[in-house]
Amino acid sequence: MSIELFDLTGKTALITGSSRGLGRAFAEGLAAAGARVILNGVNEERLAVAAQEMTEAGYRVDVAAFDVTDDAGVREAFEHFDRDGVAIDILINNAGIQFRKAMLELETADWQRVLDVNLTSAFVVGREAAKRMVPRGKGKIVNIGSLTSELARATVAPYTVAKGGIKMLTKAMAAEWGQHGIQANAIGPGYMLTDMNEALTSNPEFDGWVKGRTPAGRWGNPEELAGTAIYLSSAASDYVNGHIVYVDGGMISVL
Ligand code: GCO
Repeated sequence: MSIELFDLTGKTALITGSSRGLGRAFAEGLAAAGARVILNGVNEERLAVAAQEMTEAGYRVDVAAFDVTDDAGVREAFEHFDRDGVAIDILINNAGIQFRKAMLELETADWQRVLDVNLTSAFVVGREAAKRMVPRGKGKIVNIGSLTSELARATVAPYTVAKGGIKMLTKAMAAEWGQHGIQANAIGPGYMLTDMNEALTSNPEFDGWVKGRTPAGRWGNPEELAGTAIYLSSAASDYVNGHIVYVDGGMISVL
């Protein structure tokens, strides 16, 4: 009985920001667990390449190119799903950008852009997905937080604030949508080997700090997030709501 709890066969998952990085890793993980995945991004060429690669790997993949910060575009995308009879069972709110600059030099527009992509988009896409999940009496929403959902690091204030907001938005979703059979949880990745972190992994001082500060003594690989994503997207977590699960090699648990 236990392994079936994690089976996503027959489920459709939309993963925002999934042509590369953590989003691609989430898509591969859910597809490997049996889900049909819909990749999202704004770069149609990059989406097509990712979809082709995953299709060649034997996965069921579609693409939906829309800007998660464009409220009208998100609504149109879901109306398109409706017309095509596509029911989104699982939403992974992964889209996010990083912008590293001290607050004293930070422009308001840069602050706002990070919050729009990393936080508001999770509300907008989550709202449109939940509107369709509520009548079905079930749904899974997995928001992607960060270690910065709990702890601040200098020069990444807007990212930190957005990811802190992701933690509390997840709880707000649980508060309002739990009664409708929807489970909303979050994943807090640690320092992962991604393009977004290339400036950090290539910095010997920062690289050494991560390895010394993390009990596992290393950076994480995006594939190491798949198990938690499958768990929070599957029947195995039907009585789990409003939580953030840190996949960080132990970093957030130690001084
Ligand atoms: C940074 C990094 C972090 C990590 C991750 C940690 O500049 O500190 O980009 O934000 O990406 O979010 O959990």
